[in-house]
Amino acid sequence: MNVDHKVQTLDEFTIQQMRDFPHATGELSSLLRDIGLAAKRVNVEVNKAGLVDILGDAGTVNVQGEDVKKLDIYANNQFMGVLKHGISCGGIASEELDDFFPFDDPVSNNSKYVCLFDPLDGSGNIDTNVSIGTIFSVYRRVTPKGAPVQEIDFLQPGRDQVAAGYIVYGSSTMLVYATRRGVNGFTLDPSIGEFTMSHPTIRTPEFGRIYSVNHGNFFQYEEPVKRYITNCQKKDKTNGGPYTQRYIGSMVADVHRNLIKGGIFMYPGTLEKPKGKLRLLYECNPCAFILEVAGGKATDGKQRILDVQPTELHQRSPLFIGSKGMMEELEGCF
Ligand code: AHM
Ligand code: MG
Repeated sequence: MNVDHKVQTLDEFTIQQMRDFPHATGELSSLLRDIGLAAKRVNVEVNKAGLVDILGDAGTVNVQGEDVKKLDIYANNQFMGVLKHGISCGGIASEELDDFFPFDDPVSNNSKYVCLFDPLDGSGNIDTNVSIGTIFSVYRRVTPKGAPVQEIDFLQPGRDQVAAGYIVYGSSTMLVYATRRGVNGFTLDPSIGEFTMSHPTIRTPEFGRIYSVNHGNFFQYEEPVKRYITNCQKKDKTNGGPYTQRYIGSMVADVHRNLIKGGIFMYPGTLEKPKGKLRLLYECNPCAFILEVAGGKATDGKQRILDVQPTELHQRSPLFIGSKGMMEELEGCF
């Protein structure tokens, strides 16, 4: 009897991966399943955001002094909830929480992983029906099991990530996640309510023609960055310049498009904010891990993002990320 079927769901895929490792405990598969479930719940709310009273400021300000939208809080609670009730995660850190949060129950204290996330990236775009996303990052805890996780479990360099991924709530909803073994993309099939494999073994093109940056800040950038942006606009480029500028203002959507089509995304430091806007742990590290596994590069302008030793949970970092060839052109301007 032929029991092969063509389209694999996220759960089937993670279980298949586990079967390839006879000693695997299944904890990572279970964690990814939890994340997939929370993503489906958030997706439902994002899709009906225009219909119900869920839009608008929740009237609070997050730890970085930014307005919090209601959907941010909803997404944060969903991801926290599934991970707390799962069996794989000892605690979380989130862009929306002041401090890390140890789950501190007997199962969680014996779990292998901690998870960090930006529950709703690009949430400034919610009101205008533009793609937004969730970004997540998974590390093995470094403190011994049996006790609540500690801050040191979260302050690990990005190179030690076990898995990282994002969900884009866009014209379709996609979950992309990477382990050291590869990057795979799953599209939510609304007819069965499952993420199904749509982009197996993603490799980012070595060169692209898209550069993504907030041009409004041009005069605030340091000279090498200005030089690179100006080069992107020149016609005599050997790689078919001028390049095309695309900037959605939702990093997940910008990075996702560039991952698939080839390109470079930049959020440089500015005169006012030398470390830029993006958070090392919730935004830069997971995207850097995904891009590197897919064959791209990511730096803060000085060093590889994944080698930065974090010192605080909400630390910010400049970010340059994308196709290897374009990243090398950028590096040539420094
Ligand atoms: P957020 O996590 O508060 O949504 O902020 C991060 C977002 C990124 O998704 C996006 O690339 C960036 O902010 C856009 O910022 P700017 O408007 O300064 O270019
Ligand atoms: Mg964000």
